[in-house]
Amino acid sequence: MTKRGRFITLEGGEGVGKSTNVSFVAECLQAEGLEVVRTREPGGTERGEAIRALLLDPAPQESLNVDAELLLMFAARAQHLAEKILPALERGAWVVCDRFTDATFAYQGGGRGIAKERIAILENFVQQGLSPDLTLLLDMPQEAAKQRLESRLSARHEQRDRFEQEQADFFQAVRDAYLARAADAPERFAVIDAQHSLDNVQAQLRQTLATRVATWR
Ligand code: Z5A
Repeated sequence: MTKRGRFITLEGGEGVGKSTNVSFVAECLQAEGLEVVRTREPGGTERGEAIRALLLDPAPQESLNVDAELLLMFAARAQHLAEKILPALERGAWVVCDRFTDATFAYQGGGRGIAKERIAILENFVQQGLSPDLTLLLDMPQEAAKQRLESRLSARHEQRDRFEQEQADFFQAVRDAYLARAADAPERFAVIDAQHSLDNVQAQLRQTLATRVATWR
């Protein structure tokens, strides 16, 4: 029987370096001879990416209801699990995902103020017990992360998405919610100090992977 693969997520506020390091983590695992599926949320499937576009679009003048936002996150996740994540884990591949349900607790919970008990109902309904084996939380002060993001937006002439238009207190609440979740589940989370150079951050990631992966094989 094929051994189930492992599910690794990268989390953190805007601009902390998730997209940059998702590839790095995938490459570290591939170098160990593992089959790796790299993906992201919201998105990861054709329908999920369509829901992502709806969620991030800054253009509509009408505000998106917070419960509708929450349900769209889980609708995209249900599709992602069924179409991509679960089949990959079942055939023994490892999945590296840029954001997952901890982001919902941080953004819709911490940021928007939805009670975590309500989010947990959807988590149980959609995930039926599945949770990441390891969550790499890239953490740094919100102001410094914002500066990184500003540099990237201006270098690439990108527009701010709907979340990136939020104010500092929103992102502070997101960071606090992430850190609270990490404190509640230290066996699943590794908190990476993301304010250092890319070399330093990747050395921390490599060390964390070496320690955790060794215990699983
Ligand atoms: N969201 C939600 O509300 N609920 C949910 O359940 C889920 C998501 C799943 C889209 O996600 C939005 O969806 C997100 C939360 C919400 N909104 N926000 N904010 P996303 O992952 O696409 O959005 P993001 O956080 O805005 O991603 P990002 O802008 O791509 O940031 P990042 O991936 O963390 O950072 P990066 O692009 O890798 O790095 C930013 C810049 O810094 C870039 O120029 C890098 O080259 C540079 N960088 C990276 N690391 C370093 C170091 N160590 N030193 C110096 N410079 C660095």
